[in-house]
Amino acid sequence: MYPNWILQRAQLTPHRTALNFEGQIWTFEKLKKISIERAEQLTALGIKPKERVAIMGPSQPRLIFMMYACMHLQCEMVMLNRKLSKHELEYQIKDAQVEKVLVDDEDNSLLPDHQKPLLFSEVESSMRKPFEIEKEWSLDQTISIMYTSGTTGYPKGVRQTAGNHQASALASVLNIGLTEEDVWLCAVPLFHISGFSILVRSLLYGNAVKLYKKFDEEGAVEDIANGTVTHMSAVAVMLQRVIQGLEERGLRASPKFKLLLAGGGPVPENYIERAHRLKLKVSQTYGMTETSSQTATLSNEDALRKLGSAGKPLFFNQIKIAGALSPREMGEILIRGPHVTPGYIGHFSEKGATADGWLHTGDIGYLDEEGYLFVVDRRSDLIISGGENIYPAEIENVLLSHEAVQEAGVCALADETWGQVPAAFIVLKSDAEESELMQFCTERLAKYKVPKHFHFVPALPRNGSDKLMRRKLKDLLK
Ligand code: S0N
Ligand code: AMP
Ligand code: MG
Ligand code: MG
Ligand code: MG
Repeated sequence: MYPNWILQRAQLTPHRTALNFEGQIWTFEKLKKISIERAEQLTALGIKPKERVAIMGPSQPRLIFMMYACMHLQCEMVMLNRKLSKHELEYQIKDAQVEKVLVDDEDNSLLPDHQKPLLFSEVESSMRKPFEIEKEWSLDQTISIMYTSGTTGYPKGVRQTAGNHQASALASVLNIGLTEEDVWLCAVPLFHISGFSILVRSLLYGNAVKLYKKFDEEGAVEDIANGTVTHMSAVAVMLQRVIQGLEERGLRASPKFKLLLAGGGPVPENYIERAHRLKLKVSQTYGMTETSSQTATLSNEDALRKLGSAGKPLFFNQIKIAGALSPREMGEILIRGPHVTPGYIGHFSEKGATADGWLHTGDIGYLDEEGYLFVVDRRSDLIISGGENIYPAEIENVLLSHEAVQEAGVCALADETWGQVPAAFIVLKSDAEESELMQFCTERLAKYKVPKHFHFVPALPRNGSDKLMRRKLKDLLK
């Protein structure tokens, strides 16, 4: 058993800044008080300890208060991605069998129409009922659940336990280090582990978080140039905008700025080189939902010497390449460590994450002679657009449900802005316009999943056993 992170942090450094949002400051003591009040209000509204709830809202303090309230109750929080369509949210809410959906009033209209959620404003204005605060947490208690797309097109809810988060935050700080002045800029979504892990680190380390409701490149550029923040997590497209912003304004990163953690997908090597010219320290990292964020991270001093590498495994973690007998042999990346999820919930709950004690990531890579990881290829056909994952099957399933579609295949096309975007190849059985299919997808899928290109073709590439060969789809464009 470990002490409740929120209580212990407030006890250790009550007066330190925990959160900065639009110029307003909250100390750890204040966060504790407000989150306990919210937990009492949730209790008055019928939420019981250890129940499973879903949470959705934009990144702002009231979302953090609600999350911390749930943590006091040790409720399992299903973090809903607010970019998803109503259909997709419906699936996750059902699959997770949550007792309640807690939603920021601002996002209520994004939920499936029949949902009867608890609005944040209802909680905030509710009377309070005392409850037994969970003063000690067990390491195997699930804190958060995040859905990640599965190869079949059905998303899987990944359990992230207190032990997973704790191990991840510890491993990170053993690599990156810590001082009292550290301020982590958070402009990645809190519903992704890229964002939520910043909150966990803040509670464990006692450092401040500067939170943005939306990623705002000008704000980030100023923070980095002025040294008002010391750390930032970003996906490649955000890094690109920060670099461009610094370049255009003739600015350099402040010497106080220590590290931009770049992950969620491959980071083009030329971004790292440009960043170095701007004195912007960047470390590429390899992490995923199933590992509660980073597994390997490249130290900044190696950034150019090991250009393109995602670094070495962090302390406590191990990486091995399936079947590889010597360095540079490529194979599936396998991960072991205390940060690896115990498994999934809902439809996939029977399927543990690890069959043989190792997490089979589906990603392909190799380790060089010095043990540095290079990620070469993505898990089966996974498309990553601006740090958001898309499995072709999700889109194909939707397209196939359209009456005019005979066959559908989806693959990634390289894109200047987003890294990759999905493109659809379609065999029609009756007439349909591109605009109609696009509209059909828009109603059923998050916007970033709607194919940017539709190609009508006479047949799709298939192998001898009739299996769609997605990697050959691109050849149809030649
Ligand atoms: C890049 C972001 C910020 C772009 O969003 P932006 O600019 O705010 O867009 P909007 O104004 O909302 O919309 C404008 C138009 O752009 C479309 N759009 C938005 N996002 C995308 C997208 N990703 N792909 C394609 N199109 C997109 C909108 O639909 C809109 O279109 P129109 O104009 O037609 O209406 C935003 O996408 C973002 O926040 N991305 C990051 C998401 C993220 O954090 N992913 C990481 C997930 N993975 C993990 O968490 C594991 C790895 C990890 O933990 C990690 C990752 C990074 C760094 C550190 C770590 C770590 O290990 O700690
Ligand atoms: P998620 O489902 O959002 O947790 O996505 C994790 C996936 O992003 C990994 O399985 C990889 O496919 C990909 N990814 C993360 N970091 C990197 C990286 N540094 N290089 C290449 N791919 C990455
Ligand atoms: Mg939508
Ligand atoms: Mg994902
Ligand atoms: Mg924008």
